[in-house]
Amino acid sequence: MSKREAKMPKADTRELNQDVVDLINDQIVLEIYSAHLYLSMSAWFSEHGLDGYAHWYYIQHLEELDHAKIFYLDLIELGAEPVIGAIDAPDSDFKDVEDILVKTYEHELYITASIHKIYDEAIKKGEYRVNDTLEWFVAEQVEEESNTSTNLDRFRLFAKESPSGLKDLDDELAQRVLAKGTRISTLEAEI
Ligand code: OFO
Repeated sequence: MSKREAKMPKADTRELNQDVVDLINDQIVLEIYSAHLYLSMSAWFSEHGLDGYAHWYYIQHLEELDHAKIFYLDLIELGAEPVIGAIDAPDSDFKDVEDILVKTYEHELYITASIHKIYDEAIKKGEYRVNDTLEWFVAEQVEEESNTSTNLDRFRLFAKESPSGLKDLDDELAQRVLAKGTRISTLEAEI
């Protein structure tokens, strides 16, 4: 070993804090549940002739599966074991469009609180190796809350009392594309 190598810091080989791992495993289940919830909502929209909303929710369900995979791959990369728990059946009995949009926004607020809880725990336990991932999720939740509250506001403003406004919004939401260059594609490329 050269002098220079001898001075280099050793790789952090400690096991990841188990309380943090448990919370991340719970979050993987929540992200898969979110995917199923949004797929169920997509089915409702398809059934009610709103193909643009159905498409938007279908893309959202794909994004949620990506979120689950980001946490899953992070645990693998850090030498911890992902354990996939039971996934509850999502709601499928929705009243109307507004009901779905409200439930979506509320669900994202719930997910944000859950991400913040993991972040708090990681800091409390001095577990900094998950910081990058958690910071990405904190920022992602700002976007998720903003998108879902905008969908609700725009529906109430332009579509709630107007079939033609609803048609316009539906056409607009049909244009959504799955974001490219997300964190998941980077992680997959590394494995
Ligand atoms: Fe995974 O962000 Fe929505 O739920």
